[in-house]
Amino acid sequence: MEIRQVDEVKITKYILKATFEDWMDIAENDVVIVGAGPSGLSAAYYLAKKGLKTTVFERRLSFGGGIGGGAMLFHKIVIESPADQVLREMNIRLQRVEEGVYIVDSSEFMAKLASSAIDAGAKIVHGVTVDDVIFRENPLRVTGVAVEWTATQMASLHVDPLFIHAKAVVDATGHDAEVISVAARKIPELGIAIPGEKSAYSEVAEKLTVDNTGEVAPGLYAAGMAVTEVKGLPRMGPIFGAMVLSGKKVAEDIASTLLM
Ligand code: 48F
Repeated sequence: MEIRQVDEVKITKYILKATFEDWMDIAENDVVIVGAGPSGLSAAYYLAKKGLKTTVFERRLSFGGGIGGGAMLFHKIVIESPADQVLREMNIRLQRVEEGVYIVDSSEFMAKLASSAIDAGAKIVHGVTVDDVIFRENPLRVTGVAVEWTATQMASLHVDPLFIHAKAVVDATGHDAEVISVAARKIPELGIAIPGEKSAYSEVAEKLTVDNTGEVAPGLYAAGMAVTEVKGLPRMGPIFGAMVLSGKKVAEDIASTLLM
């Protein structure tokens, strides 16, 4: 077998050129999603399918957020209808346990959510933490995010971030609602109050989370568990229907505004 020979400098130059071309491109977006968990990836899938330029920044070097840990590290999670339709669309296999309730393998769920979002046209960048937003006055609006390497943050280095523009920013960072929290603290004019998540009450939490998904301030949206934090709703544990439906709903809300 002939293996093509590539020298080290060429490897370096090919990587740098392609990376910088990408960063030049993703400096401006229709939508930036923060977090590649179930809600962020579902949102990315539906936004990209609608033709919106969508970039996901994920702090870690993996996909799926809380999916990977399953339930107390058991590798199965629960999905209920109508979220099963979303999973069927992505060819994720479901094991029916009762009418409208299914068990899903967490590794398959993570992998296919991510590949569906990428195949639909979303760009996902790993190892990048969003630590602030950009805003404008008159009219008051969130217009993008500040990004930093996760590794830089972990090393506690004093390094200024880069700024990325977006017509809409989605906080899909999970339980801490990190992006909305920083916006609430640093831009009080936005008038965001964060009551914090309540203890578990799964039966009502799923519907409440989806119903309350959407814009929390001009240009700034909440999806997934960030919604429970920002709206003071109960948590639900390892049942994930609301996460994908919340991602789908935030995509529909944003598309209805941006594609008017
Ligand atoms: O936590 P996560 O899975 O959020 P989600 O989409 O889903 C929640 C469920 O997994 C589970 C649950 C369901 O019942 O309770 O917890 O709401 O994914 C959030 C992702 O965001 C990344 C984090 O690493 C994770 O992959 N993340 C968090 N903060 C930042 C971030 C940040 N500031 N910048 C970039 N990525």
